Amino acid sequence: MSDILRELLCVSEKAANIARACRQQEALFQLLIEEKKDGERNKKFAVDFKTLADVLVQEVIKQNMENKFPGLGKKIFGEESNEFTNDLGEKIMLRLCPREEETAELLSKVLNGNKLASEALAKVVHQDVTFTDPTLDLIKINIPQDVLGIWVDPIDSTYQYIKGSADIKSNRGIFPSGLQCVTILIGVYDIQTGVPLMGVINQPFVSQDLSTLRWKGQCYWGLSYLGTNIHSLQPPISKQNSAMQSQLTDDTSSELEFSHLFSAVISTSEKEPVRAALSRVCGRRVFQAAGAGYKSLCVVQGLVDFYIFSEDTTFKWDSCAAHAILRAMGGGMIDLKECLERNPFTGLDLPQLVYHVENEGAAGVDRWANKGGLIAYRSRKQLETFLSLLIQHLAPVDTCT
Ligand code: 2IP
Ligand code: CA
Repeated sequence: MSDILRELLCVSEKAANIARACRQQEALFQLLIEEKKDGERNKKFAVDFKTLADVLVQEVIKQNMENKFPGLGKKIFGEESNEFTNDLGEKIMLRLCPREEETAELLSKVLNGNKLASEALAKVVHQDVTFTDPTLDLIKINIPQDVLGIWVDPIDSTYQYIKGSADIKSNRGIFPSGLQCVTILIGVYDIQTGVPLMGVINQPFVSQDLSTLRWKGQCYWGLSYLGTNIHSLQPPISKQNSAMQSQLTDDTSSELEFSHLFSAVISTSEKEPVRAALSRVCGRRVFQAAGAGYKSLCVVQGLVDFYIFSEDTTFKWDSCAAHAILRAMGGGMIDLKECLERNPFTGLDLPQLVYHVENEGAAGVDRWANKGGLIAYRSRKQLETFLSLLIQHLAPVDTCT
């Protein structure tokens, strides 16, 4: 197995430990709680703690990878910058130091002298982690490091991370909100072609032990490189969905008959015309959930067939990890707008999202937006039927304004 993937899994686990520590350790949790006060910025500390947690996770991923694979650190991209200015006007570059005490010292400058919090954070940052998965050892593959770029989303669904309800009930396994919607996303792509090659989705909060209140997480990965496709969910998906799949291949006589077998997850901010079309295609099997990473994970897990989003507010770091895993499963992630504009049945290749080029004429984070929206899917056959139904039901509206 790719040594890089193995290391990414380890650092994602360390990142998940940091995310859990910030929720579970009193000294740190208090800082997150401060964020809840509406309309009032946290004046006590130089940075909002949410940003610090985000940046810290990103730096841990970057520096751990750089230590193991020199040169790779500078090819890891994300939304956050690691430069802070504290209340004294000092500019501080947040980085991991060789020793725990040094990291604590640096963190305490950003946290305006909060020793307890700085020490707690430094401790978890310097803790060793291991990650094992027998499937990882099945294949030996070496991907040359110089063709790789990496997108990182240190904490996706930050709003849920802070608001963080622990007791949200799932609907058919899908959490509409809550800590389960938080994910750490690491996607590796080919810098020449933009194709996603390896992906890691770490879900730090999956289940909570009610006596210790400790959370357990789960990690998903996939690799798709030169004809090798391997992922952590083998053998795939739920029985329910394989049953649906076989109906799909056996009976093509009446599309509408089985169309309600399709299911989709959407954003709470999805537009009405898309919602209306989807409810015609999927009936009541349209679910809302927070977090772009979490919604893609629902497709990976087989909880739904599609994640569909018509707006331009997801970014390369939101989609790359899941896209790589879905590719390893035989699926993908495509540009919704392009799909609707060009009929998918003309034999053209599907407009897969790519990760190496900026959007022309865009500025700031929008350079890396998935500007035509997206559809994430596991099966191309299902996708084609779904799209033809969706197009029939979508009134001729511009879905992406
Ligand atoms: C967000 C987060 C949001 C998502 C948005 C992402 O990332 O995943 O939940 O919106 O697209 O950019 P929605 O939940 O409506 O899909 P972050 O939390 O990292 O800003
Ligand atoms: Ca995100």
